[in-house]
Amino acid sequence: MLDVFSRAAVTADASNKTIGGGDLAALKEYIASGNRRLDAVNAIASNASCMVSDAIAGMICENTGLIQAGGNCYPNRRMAACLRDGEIILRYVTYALLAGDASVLEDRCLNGLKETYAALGVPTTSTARAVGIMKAQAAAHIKDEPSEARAGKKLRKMGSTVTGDRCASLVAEAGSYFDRVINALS
Ligand SMILES: CCC1=C(C)/C(=C/C2=NC(=C\c3[nH]c(/C=C4\NC(=O)[C@H](C)[C@H]4CC)c(C)c3CCC(=O)O)/C(CCC(=O)O)=C2C)NC1=O
Repeated sequence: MLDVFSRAAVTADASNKTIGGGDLAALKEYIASGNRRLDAVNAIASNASCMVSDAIAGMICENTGLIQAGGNCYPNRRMAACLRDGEIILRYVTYALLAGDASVLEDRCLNGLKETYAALGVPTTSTARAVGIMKAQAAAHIKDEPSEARAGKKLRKMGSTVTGDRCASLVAEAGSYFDRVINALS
């Protein structure tokens, strides 16, 4: 498991180089935007249970066969396993966002997941859909712009001082981790 700092050292070492100016500039940016990054992690982590239940519910609304006999969210034991998997995936995305590096997500969550799902008959397109919904929710929460239309009474704002487009790089980075999950399953 690596973070931006250990990644810089490992990458430089692999080519017998010292850590250069460009690498240091990237690390400096990571440090300078540290509070924003922590806010982004907090925005996801604090809304995680709502995000997961909403994403799984959305996935099922679009494909109700999942909760009928023969569907992979039937019976309740499988529904619970699915919700738990949504939580696991979201948790590892927050770790990657904190570290600024995807290795924790790749090594501890995605490694072998496609094969496990194939063995258990868990439909990966449905999982990818739930992950895609969580990606959209995460973007809204990092920007602190959850939509009234979608959140309804559950609308919750973090009160972040840096919002909207000023969070674009963190939104994009978080999005890239969700994309890794989707790519690992397809
Ligand atoms: C730390 C990392 C980690 C991951 C990622 C993980 C995933 C994981 N999900 C599993 C099962 C499962 N995963 C699902 C998930 C779903 N079914 C659907 O229809 C949906 C599309 C989807 C939810 C989005 C289900 C239903 C099972 C149980 C399948 C079964 O037992 O038949 C299993 C098999 C063992 C078990 O049931 O607990 C593993 C290992 N476990 C871990 O320790």
